[in-house]
Amino acid sequence: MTTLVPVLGDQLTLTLSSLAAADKADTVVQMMEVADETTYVRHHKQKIAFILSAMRHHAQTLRDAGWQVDYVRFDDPDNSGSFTGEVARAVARHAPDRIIVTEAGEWRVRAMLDAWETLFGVPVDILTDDRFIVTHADFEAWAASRKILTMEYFYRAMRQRTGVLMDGKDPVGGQWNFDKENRKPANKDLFMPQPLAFRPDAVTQDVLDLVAARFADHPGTLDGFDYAVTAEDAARQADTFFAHALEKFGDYEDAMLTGERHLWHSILSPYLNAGLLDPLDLCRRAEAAYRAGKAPINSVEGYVRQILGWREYMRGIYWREGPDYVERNYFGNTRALPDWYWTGETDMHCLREALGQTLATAHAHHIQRLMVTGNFALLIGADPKQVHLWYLEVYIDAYEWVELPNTLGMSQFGDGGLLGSKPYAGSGAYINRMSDYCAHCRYDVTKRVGEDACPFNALYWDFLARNEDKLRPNRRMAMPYRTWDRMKPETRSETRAQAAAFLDQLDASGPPY
Ligand code: FAD
Ligand code: DLZ
Ligand code: SF4
Repeated sequence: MTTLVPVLGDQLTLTLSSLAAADKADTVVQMMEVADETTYVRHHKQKIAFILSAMRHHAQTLRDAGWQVDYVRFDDPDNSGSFTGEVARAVARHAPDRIIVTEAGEWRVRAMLDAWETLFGVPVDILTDDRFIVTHADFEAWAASRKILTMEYFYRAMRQRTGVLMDGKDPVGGQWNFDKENRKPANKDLFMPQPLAFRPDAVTQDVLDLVAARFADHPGTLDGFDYAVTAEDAARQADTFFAHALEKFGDYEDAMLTGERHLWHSILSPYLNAGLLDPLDLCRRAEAAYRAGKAPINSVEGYVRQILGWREYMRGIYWREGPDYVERNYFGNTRALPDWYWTGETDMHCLREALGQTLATAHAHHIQRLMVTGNFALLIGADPKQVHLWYLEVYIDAYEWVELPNTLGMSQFGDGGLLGSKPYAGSGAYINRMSDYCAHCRYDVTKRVGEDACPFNALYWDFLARNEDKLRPNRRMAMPYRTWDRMKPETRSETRAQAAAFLDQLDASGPPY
């Protein structure tokens, strides 16, 4: 009896359900670096380096734990370049009696796994991924009981279900949500916490050389690659976050500062999504910090909400909405993203900061993704599918199950409001309130028209005017439309002319690549 357990690049967890169901004595664990996965979008170079290095380290961890691992490297001359091709070769090598695999993270790969039993003539057990707190069936049951799929109610159900931040039946601190206490702008602070920097070891250096040679045309740089690539180092970064940053996480969750890439964020998403850290464990650690008096409730609740709430909710939406979700385009937007999304070369300082940091590190924090790059794409009417592909490409933590609902749903309103009651559209005033960006910008955030007017301003009003039929009926949009209605007709038309001139100029710079 031989069992084959394929372990995919985002399944780097020792307690993975497929491993838990197998017996070390008669199992071959299969890991494979394949071209299809490295190129289904042009992933940022650091994203490929992180995943391949983490995979190689994890293979060693599995061997140390007593597993037999069959590892196919990217440059193996016989490498077929796909999961299915490599499993076929492994079936020929090991003649397994069965295959056990933990379910895939996205529709594209699920279709592959579903085909294996017929293709290989071997029974294939596809097991639930219990690293997530909610199964597909659980989410379905929750959704079936609601008229509107509001995240807040899902989150409360998750708190009740896990007991995290609960005092019996009541939420700790007497309320479910402390968001009103968050959203503060930040000032430069010499003592701002910094994430740990991990010097590449020999394994990572090999991978960096491979990526430099084979993926030179992918976005971003490898310079300064310092991500953790093992569960141990990821845990050290988590320790650092809990010790130094959690305390102010809530206060400054939505703040942005020039030259400050991390602020009080955890920078743990790459590790969580690849399986090097456990989400519920992080929530319990945050709760323990609160109960020990080391972090205030607004920070701890805010942090737990992101993981227990948003992260699980986004996954639930992704699987519930099906493989066609990616095609939704509520506003019918078609504009190409400007080519400088791939270079960062723009004179809009907020975008230059967010894009520059993204290309340098494959990471940007939430409000940069939502209210700078995402907001701009929404205001110019960019094709939401292309915007989705850009996010999937450039972020180290991007896998379709979490990236797509965040981008197409939350940020681009492509689903017409399934997971957000109004679009996250904002003028320069929002960016100015939450950052110091505008003080460093060649544009004047207070101006709507003129050569030095902040482009976000005219674009914001133009977005409202352009999409009036779809957005005016939305009660949450009543206030901005009232303001728009109060403007003089000539003010409205000069604003729209300013936006049109900007968009013409943008289009003239040509499509990306
Ligand atoms: P922190 O700010 O420290 O937050 C703590 C944790 O909460 C994160 O590590 C993450 O696991 C979770 N989290 C926070 N917000 C979200 C959210 N909206 N959805 C899911 N989990 C969340 N996150 C990804 O993990 N992968 C993506 O591909 C991704 N794409 C995004 C695209 C857009 C347009 C937007 C607006 C957000 C996206 N996010 C994505 C959510 C969020 O930006 C990142 O999770 C966060 O910036 C990761 O950095 P961090 O670990 O320092 O997070
Ligand atoms: C993202 C990624 C990349 C770049 N390369 C690989 C790889 O070579 N081998 C692998 O097993 N996984 C890789 N991944 C992650 C997969 O794309 C991810 O595991 C699937 O999306 C699972 O749904
Ligand atoms: Fe961005 Fe406008 Fe502020 Fe410049 S002025 S940083 S373009 S919001």
